[in-house]
Amino acid sequence: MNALAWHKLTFISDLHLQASQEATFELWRKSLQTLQTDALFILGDLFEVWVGDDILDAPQGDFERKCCDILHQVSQRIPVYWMVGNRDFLWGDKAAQRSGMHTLRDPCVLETVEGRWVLSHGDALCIADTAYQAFRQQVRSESWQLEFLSKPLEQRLQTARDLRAQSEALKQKQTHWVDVDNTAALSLLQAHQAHVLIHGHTHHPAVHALSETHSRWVLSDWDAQVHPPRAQWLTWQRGLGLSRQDLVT
Ligand code: LP5
Ligand code: MN
Repeated sequence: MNALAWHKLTFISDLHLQASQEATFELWRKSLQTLQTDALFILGDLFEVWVGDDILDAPQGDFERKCCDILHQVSQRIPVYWMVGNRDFLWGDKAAQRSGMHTLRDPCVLETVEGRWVLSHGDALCIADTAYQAFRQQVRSESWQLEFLSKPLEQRLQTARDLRAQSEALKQKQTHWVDVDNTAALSLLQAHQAHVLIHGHTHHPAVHALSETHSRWVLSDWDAQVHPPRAQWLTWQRGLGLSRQDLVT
């Protein structure tokens, strides 16, 4: 992906948009309307869950339709690139078309005037979480997805709710959380002759030095319902480099 002509790039991830979290949705909607950038990159978990593109034709899909219409409007003004996360990996061509966003592979290389960068959601790099990696391998296979998507929508929504509850319960029980593996992150950068990794997923915004010349930038999640609200852009500007901007409600 070529970003050599651009002067300003904006990165976000982990908005976890859902109908029950109106404050986050509204903040996202309003900030997109006024966003000035050459390209917007959304690095996964834009939605809390995505159970299949057929939600867009279903009576239960008001919220998803609203989100896609907003994305479509923004895409008319700014190129929007996105990749799926561990919550919305069932996003398909139909939703892509309706939203106007360009879908990126994970990982994806971005050629900037400052060199090559790698963009990723980040979940695949949490390699010590072996239970999750096994689950991930299963649900990312085409055969599993075909079978799952053939189930009735209501059943898929229920499975997603069950898995969310299970995932939250597991996180409560854990005494430590599994971070992105720095060795794996460095290898990924080296394999792509890149020196900056930008990712989300962990909800622990920070910059980590992986070597003297390699670093990884972790995006923040968004939650406008907590105090102070969490909502942040990571911005790159030509000549100024990468910086974070907190949005206030
Ligand atoms: O998301 P988060 O931050 O809570 O935790 C993630 C990992 N969890 C997940 C699961 C999602 O939260 C819930 C699923 C989203 C719905 C997608 C659409 C519907 C598809 C349905 C798919 C069956 O990604 C969590 C990580 C954590 O990040 C930190 O990195 O630890 O991993 C887990 O909780 C997974 C468990 O460790 C393993 C679960 C095994 C469950 C096996 C059931 C197989 C069910 C098949 C159902 C038909
Ligand atoms: Mn995630």
